[in-house]
Amino acid sequence: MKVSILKTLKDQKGQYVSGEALSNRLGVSRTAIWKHIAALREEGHSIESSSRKGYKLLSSPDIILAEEIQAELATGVFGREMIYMDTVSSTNTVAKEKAAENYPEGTVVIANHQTAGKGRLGRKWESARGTGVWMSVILRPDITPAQAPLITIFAALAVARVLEQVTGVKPGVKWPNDIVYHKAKVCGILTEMSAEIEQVNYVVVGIGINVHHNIEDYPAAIRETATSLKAVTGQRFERKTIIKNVLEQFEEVYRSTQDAKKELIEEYKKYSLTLGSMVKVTSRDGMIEGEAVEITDEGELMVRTKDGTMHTIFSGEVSVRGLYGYV
Ligand code: BT5
Repeated sequence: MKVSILKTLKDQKGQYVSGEALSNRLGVSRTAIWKHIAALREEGHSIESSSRKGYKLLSSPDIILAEEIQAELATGVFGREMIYMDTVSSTNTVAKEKAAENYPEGTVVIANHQTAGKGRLGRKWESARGTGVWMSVILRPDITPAQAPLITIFAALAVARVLEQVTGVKPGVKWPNDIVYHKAKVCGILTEMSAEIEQVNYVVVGIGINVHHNIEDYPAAIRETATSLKAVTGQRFERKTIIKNVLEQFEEVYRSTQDAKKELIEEYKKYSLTLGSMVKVTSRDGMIEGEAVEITDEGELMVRTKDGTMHTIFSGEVSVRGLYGYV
């Protein structure tokens, strides 16, 4: 009954529906309608009431319902198995546990809140309750560990496509995994894997997208370098729409044939903020500074240092001049 009332109010798109009309349509008393309205308000729906005109839905909380997403999902395997939890330590940690329990490729773990969201290299990912998309996808690709970085590149491409399509504003991508608007990070990707020397057992791709944050919600340390879809556009986007689109795009890119990969890298390059910029790369071998001149078909970054030497970067920390305080 509560769901029917909500649906009726939603169908009226911001118009009043009288208590009488609701009670006639749904065949219950006006008191019962009033009780259900109170329950909906408890759940966070904002419903205006007027004794003359009835009820009007002003806004609904952005709730993630796995069944609702799955019902609209146009994928083969991504998201067919979907685990939603309100609070987790990290969706990557849960996804790795599930992968070890043999959950199939395409299994997705989504949370409303992460208490220990992870960035790369032991860093922290801020994942406040209800504000973003915090999700991880389990993959079982038939590749060697050396080929795994391309998966992160493809995930970033999928997210960039979706954010451009949903917001109408083209994002930039900082190699390999940051999606950036106006020099601030809106999405980060953490890829973890379990592998033998020759063969990957599974890969977990964790995607964090800031959706509803106000800039002042962020801790001071990242206020200058983090942003959200709301902060960029002033609009409110539903997380389920973003989740659905990212899973669809990511599956398409991930399953693309060998031939298509070249084109995907070309598309990725069009979003790149790194190419053509001066960069500082910190890795186990030390630090180099130079110009980012190419992204290879395997997703590696080519950097030319002052003396003309070319360096191929597989992974490591890359600072791009002009971004996040690197001047
Ligand atoms: C990343 O690391 O960007 C990977 C982030 C992956 C998050 C997802 S959420 C779902 C899944 N479950 C997890 O536990 N993680 C994944 P890195 O490139 O190391 O960037 C981390 C740095 O970004 C931090 O040191 C902060 O400076 C900054 N940062 C932290 N939280 C942020 C946020 N919400 N928005 C923007 N920047 C943030």
